[in-house]
Amino acid sequence: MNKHLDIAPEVAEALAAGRPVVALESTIISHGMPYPKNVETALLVEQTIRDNGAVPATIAVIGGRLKAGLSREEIEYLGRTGRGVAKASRRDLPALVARGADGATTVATTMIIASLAGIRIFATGGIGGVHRGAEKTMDISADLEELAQTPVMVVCAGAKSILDLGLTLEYLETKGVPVIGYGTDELPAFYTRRSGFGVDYRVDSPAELAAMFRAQRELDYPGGMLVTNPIPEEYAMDKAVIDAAIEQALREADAAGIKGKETTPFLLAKVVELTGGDSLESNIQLVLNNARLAARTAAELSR
Ligand code: PSU
Ligand code: MN
Repeated sequence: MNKHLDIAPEVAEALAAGRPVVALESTIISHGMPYPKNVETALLVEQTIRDNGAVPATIAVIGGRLKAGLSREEIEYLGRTGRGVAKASRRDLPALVARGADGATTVATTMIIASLAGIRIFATGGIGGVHRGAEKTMDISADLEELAQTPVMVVCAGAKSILDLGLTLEYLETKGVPVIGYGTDELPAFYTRRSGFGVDYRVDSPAELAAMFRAQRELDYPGGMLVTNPIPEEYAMDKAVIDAAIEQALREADAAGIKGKETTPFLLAKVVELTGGDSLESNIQLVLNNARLAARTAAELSR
């Protein structure tokens, strides 16, 4: 085991016995949602994983230790501290470990730590991707490179159209990352079920997802797999409402000169602010939906 890694006892027991485990990220807690909804949601997501037959392992860096599985107190701390906790992507781990610091893990970093712990499936809301205007800014999330090199299945609700979804798919194709639609031929756009862009493969059951992931492992190449699971119809947002909010958030980010790692958290917070609580409720529901699918798929993988 990696000397910087701490696996919570319940998670370690489940892994040793070959029982299903699902990883969860912590940037969504500290940077993705406001307190106290973030903490309530994180705990509810863990409960949903349990209700569907798997053990949750929320991942973060605490005091320089890579944690797979957090206590209630640690989740409460990350949620209450919010943006005061460093957002930790791949490039940040060496500094946090060397300095004994705390970090909220993005999709990329959660994949790294999950993989070190031997966890194969990870559920979240949305992934980072190629930002609009990336042909000038080169702002492309490290999440995409991680999907290309770390063997974890990421279950998400697609990506928000704060990103350029077409370029994000092109990037994933170049990097050899399979993009699967769960019960759909179309890439979901987080708040809405459709984006107009096709996925590589449609899959209709957790067993079929597990079979594809197993085949990827047996082919012995390094990367992961992206499963995109559309938000349940009853929680989907009106496309015109969400598009208007995203356009305004992008204009405000541009006017304020927001760059680098601040871009995604800024845009996410703005969209929530502009749409009142509606987008937050949709966000919570789609994460729960992804947690259910990831837990059932983890159960299939453990068979
Ligand atoms: N997209 C969302 N919600 C999120 C994030 C992205 O809809 O919470 C977070 C995730 O942790 C993701 C990170 O890994 O933002 C990507 O940040 P960046 O674009 O700076 O790589
Ligand atoms: Mn970026």
